[in-house]
Amino acid sequence: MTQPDSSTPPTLIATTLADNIGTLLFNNPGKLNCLSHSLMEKFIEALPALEQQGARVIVIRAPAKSRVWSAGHDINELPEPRRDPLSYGDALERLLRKVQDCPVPVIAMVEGSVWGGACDLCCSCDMVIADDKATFAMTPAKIGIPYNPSGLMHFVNHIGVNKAKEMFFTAQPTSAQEAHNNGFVNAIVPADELEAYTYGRAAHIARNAPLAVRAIKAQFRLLSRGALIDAETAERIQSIRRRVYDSQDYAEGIRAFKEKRPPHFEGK
Ligand code: YXS
Repeated sequence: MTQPDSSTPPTLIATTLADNIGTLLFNNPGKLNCLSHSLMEKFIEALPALEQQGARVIVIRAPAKSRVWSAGHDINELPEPRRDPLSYGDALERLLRKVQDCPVPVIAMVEGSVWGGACDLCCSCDMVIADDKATFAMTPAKIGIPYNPSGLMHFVNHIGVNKAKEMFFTAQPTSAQEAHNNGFVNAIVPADELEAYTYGRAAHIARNAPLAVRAIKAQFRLLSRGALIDAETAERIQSIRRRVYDSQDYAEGIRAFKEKRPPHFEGK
């Protein structure tokens, strides 16, 4: 990961792309990588740009050895009282949907403590891989914020209603081990192995058939809404799947398996 040079003001979000793996780095450690409007707008631009540049999987991370992965929404930028702090059009909600709707899998690589909206960001990712000292705290109740229905459902869907209630009601940090036990985190690894493990998982994803991976993510997204699937959504899912099983990659994947050789997927 190349760090921006000190002469120019640091970009709040730095991105790199190598071997079809995108990396999106929070680059504001002085402000504990808190989700300020300017950082969130840069994030909202950078994520789709990485996917359009050819990323088949994207890792979201903070600088190595961060004590705080992200301190959550910039509290100084929360709207004045009596206005909904987390309405559909607010930057945090647009950022979370950008991650959920990203056509390729997004992995949160977490070291340090994670707070508030940054926990919801982890929930919106497709996988969370953390070091054994990471913690996760949902603090709206501590700040007097009612949170919002879609955000609450992210946690209910991930860790179940009782553990979600405990996180929100206590507003206390959840340990990495507890987060792994309740399904919030896919894996915990020692800090010095975190990067190798995360990028190893990312490489497995990047080597698989991109159209199939995209179609599977799109189905997870549509099905994760939990509501009954109406006819049009069912047809939309079928059309997403048909594009894959009509593709050359689908034929290549099966042919390679029969010929006992690694598949070479071209995304078409
Ligand atoms: O006093 P200075 O100017 O140095 O600034 C301090 C903190 O005010 C600032 N800071 C923040 N500024 C804006 N928004 C934040 N979220 C935020 N967090 C911290 O950073 C400077 C260093 O903070 P300090 O002295 O407290 O550092 P520390 O090492 O003692 O403690 C680090 C934290 C992260 C444990 C502590 O700063 C903290 O608890 N921060 C608030 C975490 C939090 O509750 N985040 C949720 C934000 S609200 C949100 O995400 C959603 C809207 S919701 O609440 O609904 O989930």
